[in-house]
This record gives sequence, C-alpha cells and structure tokens, in this order.
Amino acid sequence: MGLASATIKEMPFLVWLSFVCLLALPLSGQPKSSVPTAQPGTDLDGDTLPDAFEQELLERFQPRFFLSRNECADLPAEFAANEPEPRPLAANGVIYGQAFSVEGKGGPWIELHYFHLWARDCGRWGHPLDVEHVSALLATPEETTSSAASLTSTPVNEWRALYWYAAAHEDTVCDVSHGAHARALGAERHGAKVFVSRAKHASYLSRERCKFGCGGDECKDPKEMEVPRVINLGERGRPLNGAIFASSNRWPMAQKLGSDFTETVRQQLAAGSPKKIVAVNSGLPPVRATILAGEEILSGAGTGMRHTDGALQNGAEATDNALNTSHEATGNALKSGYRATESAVGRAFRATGRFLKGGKTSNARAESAGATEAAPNDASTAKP
Ligand SMILES: [Ca+2]
Ligand SMILES: [Ca+2]
Repeated sequence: MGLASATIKEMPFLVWLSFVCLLALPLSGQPKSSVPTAQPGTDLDGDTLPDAFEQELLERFQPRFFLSRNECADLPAEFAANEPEPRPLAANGVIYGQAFSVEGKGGPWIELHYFHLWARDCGRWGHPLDVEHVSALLATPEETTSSAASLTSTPVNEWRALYWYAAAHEDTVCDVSHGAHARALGAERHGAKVFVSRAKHASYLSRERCKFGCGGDECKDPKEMEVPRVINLGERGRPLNGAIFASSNRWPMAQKLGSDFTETVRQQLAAGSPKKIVAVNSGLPPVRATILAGEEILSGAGTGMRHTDGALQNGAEATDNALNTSHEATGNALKSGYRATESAVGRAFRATGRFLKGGKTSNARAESAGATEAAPNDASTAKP
C-alpha cells in the first residue's frame, strides 16, 4: 500500500490523469471521446425528421411504377439541381421524394410523397413540364406513437403504411384522385404498384381504374419502370439536394408539397371499405359527371375529353369566375373542333356551363361518389 501511494505521488500529473481515465472506460473499451455529443441527426429541411431517416423511409416504401408501353415522354425526368426553374437533364426514371410528419387525432404519422416529374405532357393539349405524384401515410406498428418526438425512435423497418393516395388530374374538373387502405393493396410494408396513364401521367392504384379521368386515360400493356434512385427534395421553402426548382411557378408543384391526408381524406378512407379504392378530392363532382357524360358521347368518335384538364389546370383553386372562364375556353376549343359533327358535345358543355354559373345540372353520374373494388395491387407481380 505504501509502495503504491508513493508510486502514484511520483507520477507526473498528466500520466496520473490518463490512468484514472482508463479506469473509467466502459467495459466495451470505447473511449467516451469517440461518441458524438448528443448531436441530433442532420435536419436540413427543418421538419424535425433526420434527413437520413427520411431517405431510408422513402427507399423502403418506394412504389413500383408501371408505364404504358406507348408512352410518348419516355420516362420521368431528373432536373438540374440548384436552379430556380425546372430544367430537365435526362429522362431517366428518377423519382423525387418528400417525407414529413403529420399531426392529427390518432397521430402523429409520417407522410411520404413520390413525385414523377416529366419534361412534358405529350397528350392532346399537352404542355411542357408535368408534375404527378402518389403518397403514403405511415404509422408505427401498434400505433403507439404519442408524440412527434417519438417518431424517429421507431426503426424504419417497423413502420407500415396505413393508406395510399394517387393523384389523377388533381385540381381539375377531371380530378379522379383516389386512395385505399394499404392492406387492400398488399402494400403495408413496401411500395404500392402505381399505373401511370399514357401521355397525361395520371397515377392510378389499379390498372382498371385507369379508364377514369374524364374517360380518356389509358394504361396500355404496362411495363414496370426501373427507378435509379429517389431524391429527397425537402420541404416547401427548405429544399434538399438542390431541389429549389420545386417552388418555381412554372409548374404547380409547391402546392403539392402539403399533406394529401387531410382530416377529411383520412375520414373518407377510414369510413370506406378496407377492400376498396375510394374517390377523394371530389370537389367538383357534378362538373366531372357532366364531362363524363360528354366523354361517353364522344367515345364513338375516338376523341374523349381526356385533355380537358390541360385547359382547366388548377381549376379547383379557382373561383367560380375563373372556372367559368376555364370552362368557356374549353368549350370554345371543343366547339371549334367538333361543331360540325358533335352537337351533343356542345349540349354537354352547355350543361356544365349552367352548373358553373350556378344553375343545375343533370346526368350526375354515380362514379364521383362511388368506389371500385381494389385491384390486387401487387398480387401478380410482387417482388420476391
Ligand atoms: Ca428533415
Ligand atoms: Ca422532409
């Protein structure tokens, strides 16, 4: 004992300090100094979710996209990073993702968006740039999450999808956006199958539903697209990976960065049959019903109203006057093209016009309120 005390006293102070530190090491042998000090995960898009966590979720639930073989725009495009206006670099199938938390009764949840961005809409009345997307609402296994802070404590592989949503002619009179229980689609633990209509690029959770959207969409002989990667574009005003083009006013993308699973939509989906695909966003059902009637009339002439949305882009955001203006533009275009042979079309659109001006419309079609049987979304071509 005396020898030990004498030895320690004779040690230089620093050597003694090192000795004490070594004794204090945990059994693992890892020096404490190598562990980062309570550094939260990088969150450059400011949504409280670590960006690496977002990326893992996005990759885990990445949908499988099926394109028509006669698609005219090739593949979704990758856009130049750090440029304020969208400039397509290559049509290479890149998907842009977004992940953020959603609060609400029964939540919080995490919502994922998957954007397929196109250099152009190559359908009738096409236009440069085309923003389309699907989304998923995720929950923890037992829905025990009680606070936003606990979201990131659940490992990525324990999350499951509750619902999927697919935008189809969103915010137009032809809006046939829809959702379904992930279980019905067989897509609770991974991405759903998504069918993309030719040229117009509307998204559908079943191929059978692809004929909706004012009746002109088609998903012919669909082929799965290879997705090289999903790029997290961050949040509105807080882009990641240089995706500042998302807020450009050259396309209606910024408004698609909010939640698709509003309280209303969640209630619609929860109340609907867990085995069916449910129409949501039916903000203008009588208008669409009338146009569907017009499409039926036109179907024999092979024209359809499939491109009405081009003229009525963002119609849902418009006031009655704006809608009326859009309607008139559409009506004029249609009348100029088919006046001689399709007087019935004019009748259909005059009926739409009466509705838009506050009058009544008939021919309301049940589709808008209806639901169709969910297709076995990933039963036939499920990945191993
Ligand atoms: Ca984040
Ligand atoms: Ca995010």
